[in-house]
Amino acid sequence: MFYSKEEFKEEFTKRLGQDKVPQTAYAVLGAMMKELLEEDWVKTNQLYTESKVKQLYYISIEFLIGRMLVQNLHSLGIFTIVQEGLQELGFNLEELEEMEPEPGLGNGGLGRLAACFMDSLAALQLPGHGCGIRYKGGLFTQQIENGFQTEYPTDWLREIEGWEKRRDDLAVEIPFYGRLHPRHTDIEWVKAVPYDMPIVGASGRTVNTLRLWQAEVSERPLPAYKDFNEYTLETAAISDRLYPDDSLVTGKILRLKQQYFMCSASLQTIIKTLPGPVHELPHQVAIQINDTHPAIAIPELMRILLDEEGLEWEEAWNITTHTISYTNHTILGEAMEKWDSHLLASLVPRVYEIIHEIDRRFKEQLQEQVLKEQEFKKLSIIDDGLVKMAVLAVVGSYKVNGVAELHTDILKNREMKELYRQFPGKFHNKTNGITHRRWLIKANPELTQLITQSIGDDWLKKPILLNDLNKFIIDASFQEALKEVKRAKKNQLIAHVEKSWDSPIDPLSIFDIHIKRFHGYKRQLMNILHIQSLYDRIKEDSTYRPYPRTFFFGGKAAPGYEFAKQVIKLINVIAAKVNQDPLVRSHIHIVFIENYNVSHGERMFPAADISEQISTASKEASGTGNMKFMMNGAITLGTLDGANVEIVERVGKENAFIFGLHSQQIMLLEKHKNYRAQEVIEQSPELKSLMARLLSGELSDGTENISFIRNQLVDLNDPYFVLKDFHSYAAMHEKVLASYEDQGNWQGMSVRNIAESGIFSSDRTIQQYSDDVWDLKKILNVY
Ligand code: Z2T
Repeated sequence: MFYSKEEFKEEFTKRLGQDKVPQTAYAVLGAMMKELLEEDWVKTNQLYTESKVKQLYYISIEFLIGRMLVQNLHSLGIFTIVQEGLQELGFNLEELEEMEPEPGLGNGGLGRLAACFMDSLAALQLPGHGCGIRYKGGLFTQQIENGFQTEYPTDWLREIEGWEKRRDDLAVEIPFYGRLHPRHTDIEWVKAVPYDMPIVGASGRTVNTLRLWQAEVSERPLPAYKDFNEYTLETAAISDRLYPDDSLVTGKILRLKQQYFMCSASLQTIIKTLPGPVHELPHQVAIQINDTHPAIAIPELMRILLDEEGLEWEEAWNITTHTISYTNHTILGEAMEKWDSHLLASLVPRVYEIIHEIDRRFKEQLQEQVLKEQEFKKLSIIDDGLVKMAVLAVVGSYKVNGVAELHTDILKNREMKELYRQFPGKFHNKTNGITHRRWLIKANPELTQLITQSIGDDWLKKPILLNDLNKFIIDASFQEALKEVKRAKKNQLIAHVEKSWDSPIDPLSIFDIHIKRFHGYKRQLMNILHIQSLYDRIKEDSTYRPYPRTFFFGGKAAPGYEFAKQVIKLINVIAAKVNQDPLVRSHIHIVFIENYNVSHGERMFPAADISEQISTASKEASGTGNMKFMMNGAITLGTLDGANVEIVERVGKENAFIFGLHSQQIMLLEKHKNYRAQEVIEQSPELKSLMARLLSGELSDGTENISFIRNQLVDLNDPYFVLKDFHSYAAMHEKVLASYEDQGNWQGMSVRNIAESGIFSSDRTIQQYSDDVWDLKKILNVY
């Protein structure tokens, strides 16, 4: 269609016609791109079908893809000609990009990881697809009103320019409810209609598919007792909204419906389109379940094999347990899915029957061993009237992985110790990664250019080659150029933020950034309490006049998570006080970024000097923001948790700011219950005064309520060790300030971090999954 700037301009102008407003330009550009990738998409699918290669299906309740327009321009290798062409025609690509709504089909790390994996699979030319839900409403839009988080629904489907294709021909029917005996009758069928989105591989012709299912009313007859209006409403609800929980479970029946809907639709399609006999499934298909949300795929695949394909139990189980593998993303108790047996038995009776049988057979097998009662309990799928989805996921998978080395070790040695003893060969680690295409090439073209000027462009396809940057650590002119890039990215962020933030941001200040979901274990509370202590010190000590710092916060709290919402309010109250104080505000400044999402992230990671990764050691499974910061040259200020451990191993302790208790120490304190927050407070005059003022309401603006913060720090004995780690955190901040004064050394640290970040590309992660778990073959779409 077009291969040069001139061809692009001609075609674009022709299609645009007389209507030269940006809205039309945006729509025309989108339509042109869809046509451009359509042929490659069709061919890729044909190739997969005809060659009968093994294909991966990655089932996930979330896919936090960001905006697609510019990313796809990069992937198609036409970014520059389109950008310049538009410019010459009087349009600005950045302005057009801003018109694209961001599909917020995920909460945070887990959903964003799935999106990075999709990108890497296509870039590596591997046959791998995503299966999920086409939520009408993505994650809520956050507004800060009077310092409080308020939530507004976002219906992205109303706005999207359709990067998707509805496939009525591929709709399937999902069975809910009914009674089993003498045969399954009175079923309430729900129709699942797929919407396919193209996942465009970088500079190749591979276009994989992200298939998102939408729930609609079935044409099949409804059981006599069921009211049609009620049924219609219940059906629409299934793909209406994403649950806003990150590392939390609500346990609502609608969530279970979503999970079964997504798994059944995906599996029915996989089995229907299988090129060979069903017993060859493990050679033709790999299914990865992203946490336990899709764990119901295990009994659902059994159901299809037993009831629809007519296999015997043994064979069906053998096939299932060689097809499905499971990734665990957390050890937090509040995030562990346990479904009430009665709920399952009523909603999906046959599936529950199968779960019961899986549990019975597994327990029968366990009878041959001598096990303590506690051990047996830990190994039970059904326990106390609850179905423990993580146990089901381990028993029904051929591989189980954690998402960073430390996390996998904790799974093996503590959380899943008993299961690990039963299935030692199943467990393995796959440290998370991020796509350098979005988080470096797209988000930071300035840095991309500097790197390419310095080491050539091979790293674009092999990010591990960023390692070549190590030779520039003490190169003064490289350092200067890197500093220039950082300054430019800070100014761009400021230009974007200042529209909505009322106090001016100093581009020469240190940008210290804490962006992620709000959660107790992520310890935004420790950060803001430390900032309050800096404020106090500046007020009290006329000799303490630290180098200017801007502290950025961004993130959403689950709407029902009161503690997290109170922390957001506390940050905004302290921000208002700090930012209007003439003495203090030239030293410290606080910015809360409203409605933090992927697009904001793309602007913030490149502008950061300091990456706040301060979770309570052992609680953050991996973290992926830590990798995005590192790749953009920010230095980690963090605990030895999740993938931080591996980042520090790579860059060396001298190129990161590490503080706080280690995971072993935390786990010991938890086990022996011998931490006393009150004692820590008593021993520190600084903490004593800080806590006294916090608890007396002195830091409050009169509208805020800190009852949940109080409850956590006092009554619950500070479960995330905020007070315990406070002083070592504060000391490390002082070290940051001292280090920043030596700019030569600082820039060197920054170079080192970029140079070592290649290993954290999701291309590496995906290649490892493919080698160790999925066994995919690279397949070239040439024609
Ligand atoms: C989530 O984002 C994560 C874990 C969850 O456990 C659920 C959600 Cl929605 C059920 C995060 C982890 O907290 C984070 O450490 C990790 O980097 C990310 O998943 C991707 O693995």
